[in-house]
Amino acid sequence: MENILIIGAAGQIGSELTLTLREKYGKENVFATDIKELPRDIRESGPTEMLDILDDKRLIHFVIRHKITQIYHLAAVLSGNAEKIPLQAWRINMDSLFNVLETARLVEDVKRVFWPSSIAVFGATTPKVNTPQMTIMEPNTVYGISKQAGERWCEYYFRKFGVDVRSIRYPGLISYKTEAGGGTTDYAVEIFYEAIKNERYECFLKPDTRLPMMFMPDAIDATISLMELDASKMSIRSSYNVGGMSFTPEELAAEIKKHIPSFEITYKPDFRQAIADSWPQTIDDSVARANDGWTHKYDLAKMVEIMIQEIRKKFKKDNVGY
Ligand code: NAD
Ligand code: AKB
Repeated sequence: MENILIIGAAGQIGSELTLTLREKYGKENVFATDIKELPRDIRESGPTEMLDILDDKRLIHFVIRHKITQIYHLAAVLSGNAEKIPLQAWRINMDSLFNVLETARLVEDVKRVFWPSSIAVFGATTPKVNTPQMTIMEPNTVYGISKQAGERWCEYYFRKFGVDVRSIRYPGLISYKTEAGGGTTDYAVEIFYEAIKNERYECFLKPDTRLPMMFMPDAIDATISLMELDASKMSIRSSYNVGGMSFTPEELAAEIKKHIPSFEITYKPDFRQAIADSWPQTIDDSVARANDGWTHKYDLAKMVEIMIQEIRKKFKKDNVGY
């Protein structure tokens, strides 16, 4: 039997991953924690607790008390927000990872850890098209540096102490349940809310900024497939490249226009443009695909159709008539 701890369960990924894991492993066995209030469906469907991941003593007590066997560590400061509070972001991203890795090293019950990396590990000197699993990595954002250092530490804890920590370099994730948490790819979520509410959106990236993206169901599927993989099949102990689709704001807007013909997009690039310019445009994820047979299911057209449909439903439920 697995007892699973999710740290950062109120966030964009956690708020969906928690529900999928509860369906799979049983509602009572998946503990959702965060420092902010958890969404109602998570509070009502299983155990929840306020837990600050920077409190290492509380973390270890929690893990021992609940006989935790798997930890999903999702708390972080994302790329855009991290540039505003560089040292604080570095401390949060790194100290939280050390607290989890140390807990997994010290508590025998903990068998597996998931910690997400990002396409932010790559930098301006990385080949941008079909970015390989192993290549030049010179990130120049606080977030990217913390993710690259995190990857090195994950691999170190595996080789030195046998901590079975697994990781994916997520591209920008698109979802309708919870708003995105302060990253550079957030435009690809915000755009839907503005398109449906106001039929216009001012984008903080230039029209031709191509970035790798993925629809949340594919990300959750990739994550759980990786966590269920037999340890002997793991060929990468830093973090796996995974990709789904890749598009520019202009291409996304054109696809939205097929559903909302009056939609207009304008562009006002801000500091996040430089971050986006340093990231890959497309990702070579052949290593991950060969490893566990995982494959993505959603392309741009399908993702846009579902996003519009689901956000409209959400507005209707909240009695906001768009
Ligand atoms: P998010 O910002 O939406 O959620 C993070 C959650 O962590 C928030 O609910 C926040 O309250 C919580 N948190 C922050 N500090 C905490 C603390 N001290 N203790 C406990 N919880 C705390 O982020 P997300 O988009 O869900 O991302 C989750 C992970 O995936 C992060 O590591 C992020 O870097 C990574 N990632 C996300 C994306 C994406 O597009 N969403 C892409 C690549 C990588
Ligand atoms: C961000 O934009 O910071 C995240 C990421 C790609 O890591 N969405």
